[in-house]
Amino acid sequence: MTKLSSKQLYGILNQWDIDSNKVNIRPYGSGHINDTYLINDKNNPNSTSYILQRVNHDVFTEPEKVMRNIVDVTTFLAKKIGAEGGNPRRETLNVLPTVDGEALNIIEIESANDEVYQEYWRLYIFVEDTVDFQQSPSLEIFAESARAFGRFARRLIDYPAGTLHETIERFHDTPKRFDDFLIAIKADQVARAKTCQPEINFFLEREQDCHVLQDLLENDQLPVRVTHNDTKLNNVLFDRETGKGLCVIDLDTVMPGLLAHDYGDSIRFGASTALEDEPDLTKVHFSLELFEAYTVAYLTEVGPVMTEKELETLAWGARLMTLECGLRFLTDYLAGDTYFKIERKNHNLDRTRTQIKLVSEMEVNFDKMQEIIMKSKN
Ligand code: ADP
Ligand code: GN1
Ligand code: MG
Repeated sequence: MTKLSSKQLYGILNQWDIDSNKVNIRPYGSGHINDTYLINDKNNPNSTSYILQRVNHDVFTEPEKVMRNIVDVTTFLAKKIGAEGGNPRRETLNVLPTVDGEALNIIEIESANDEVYQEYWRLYIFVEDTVDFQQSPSLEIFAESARAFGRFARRLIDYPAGTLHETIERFHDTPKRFDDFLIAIKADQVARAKTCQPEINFFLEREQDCHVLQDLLENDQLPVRVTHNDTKLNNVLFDRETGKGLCVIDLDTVMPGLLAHDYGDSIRFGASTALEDEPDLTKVHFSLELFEAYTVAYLTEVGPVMTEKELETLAWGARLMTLECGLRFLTDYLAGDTYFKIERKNHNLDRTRTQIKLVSEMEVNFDKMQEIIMKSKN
């Protein structure tokens, strides 16, 4: 997507009746997919700030469906949070409709070669006085994120999953991700396969693993739940003062799915001792301590509603979400970095390598992971 001029960017705000002369807009956050901006009042620090986002239309081909899901789910969550005595303005995302009452501001842009295309913008209330983390700073913070994601799952347990749109088809269908990987190797679009043969082999050797959860799902052995599907630590906002997990954000991929995927993606990202893109692999380890802290806290929230089979598959969730994410990073590296935002050469390859390291250590510790899960249930 092209970068908008400052004039175009400020112009977008007219659709929300925000006086563009009175605010500052600056890029914000570190997501890999959408473009995020923070909107502040220039003169009044006490007035409401906003998060303005351009939805990545290449990734989310039907942004209206994304917003339908988000509006419906956040409205549902807000009611539950209110009934529990919480503050819905801080504990869930709040979509601000445009002056026409729409959840999306769709604008037409003329590209350099005179083609017209559409961009999809949305506005959320900025949740003030929060912090977020790119890596687990402590056992307690990681456990707090588990409580936040656990509450999210629990509050949505009676939401009819079948009414949600599938915003990205077969998003966590790991065998499908494996097939996409094979296609990328074959195409070798930018002649990079020769630069990552050991990494390619790592995934080729694990094709069978990719099927474990998908087979159970297809054989109706696991319940389909309302899931978030992108449960990274940095998709939770923490209260700056109390350190409590406050608000689950980044709801684009809320869809029907497996709890093992949500649990697993959190472990993938947060039970690592390093950043997701750490180039120095000696710093990257799968921490059983972090794993246990998350598991105990998550199961306190969600354990009571889980089936025995769901519980038994959690450890696979962690292993497979890490394997799948590594596969996706390597597929994107092979395709020429078209999906995930990159900030440096070989960024996707660095990300792939951290995931490989984590999968390897999870494989070694798999029995211990299972034990911790079973022990934490009670
Ligand atoms: P992406 O899909 O690109 O990851 P996110 O929706 O996660 O985008 O937003 C990117 C970052 O913006 C988050 O990590 C968080 O720091 C910040 N952010 C997003 N929404 C809000 C909000 N409503 N209030 C405060 N910060 C937010
Ligand atoms: C992307 O948008 P963001 O940065 O929260 C990706 C996730 C990956 C993650 C890896 C829609 O998440 O699936 O796990 O990067 N989101 C999408 O960091 O593909
Ligand atoms: Mg995010």
